[in-house]
Amino acid sequence: MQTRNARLRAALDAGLARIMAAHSPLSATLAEEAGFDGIWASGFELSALLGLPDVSLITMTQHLEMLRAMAQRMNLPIVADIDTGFGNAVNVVHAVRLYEEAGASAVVIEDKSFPKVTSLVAGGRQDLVRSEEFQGKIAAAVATRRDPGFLVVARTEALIAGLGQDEALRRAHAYAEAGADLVLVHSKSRTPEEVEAFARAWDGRRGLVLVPTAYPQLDEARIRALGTVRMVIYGNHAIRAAVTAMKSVFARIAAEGGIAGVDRDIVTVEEIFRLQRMDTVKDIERSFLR
Ligand code: SPV
Ligand code: MG
Repeated sequence: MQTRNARLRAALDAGLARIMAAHSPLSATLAEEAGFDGIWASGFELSALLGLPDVSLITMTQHLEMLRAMAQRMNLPIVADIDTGFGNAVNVVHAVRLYEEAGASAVVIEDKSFPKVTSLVAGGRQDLVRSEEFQGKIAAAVATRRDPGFLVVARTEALIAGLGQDEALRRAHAYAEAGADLVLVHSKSRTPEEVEAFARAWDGRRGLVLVPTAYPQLDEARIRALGTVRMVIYGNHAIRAAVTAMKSVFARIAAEGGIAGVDRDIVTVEEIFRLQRMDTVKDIERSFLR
């Protein structure tokens, strides 16, 4: 079987890797069954799962533990959202060692200062580190990885910080020069034109990564038409789907005074048994319980 790193590389080479957010082994398994090419181990999703804002509150250990649990449960490559890299280049070296060992196939490091504020919130404080400092963090990640197939993705938040396209392009070029395999450009514009303009102005020396949460009109056909985008990350759709479903079912049970009404609209307990691999317990019992 192909390694996860090779699987991710194959998906990129095929044109556009489609990466779905997950916050648990269960959501990662559902993304795998739905046919995605990889998992986005999202800091936003894990923060939300823990009832916390995505402002550098969850620890590297918490995130690593979840990533490890996902890697143990399913076979897709995992793109790890390591935020700012937990500090400076020293912290990045430590983080890359641990994430590669935990089973990640890529890390995405963003050029914000630690502690960061989530990107899409209105009026969020968006402070960036100097471009040279971030180049050092990217170079540190590249120098640390053991497998050259483990990808280092540089994420620029220049558009999120309102610094404009020239600065975003300048930073993206600097990060590519520092050795990034791919460049993620994030935007909170409500329409795709800002990142489309960036992609058209980009020289293509590295593939781009987009996270079209704020501009959902940018579908895969339109992304492919840009030519330079190699990866699309559906950044928070696992947690939003879960919240949508729980809100609706909980409200119905509360309003209807019982569970009979929702019973046919939610998955069966047997489906949860399947996702838990309850069948393997039966096999083990048959073989070994004496
Ligand atoms: C995440 O999913 O944690 C991300 C994407 O980094 S965003 O929340 O849009 O910044
Ligand atoms: Mg994040």
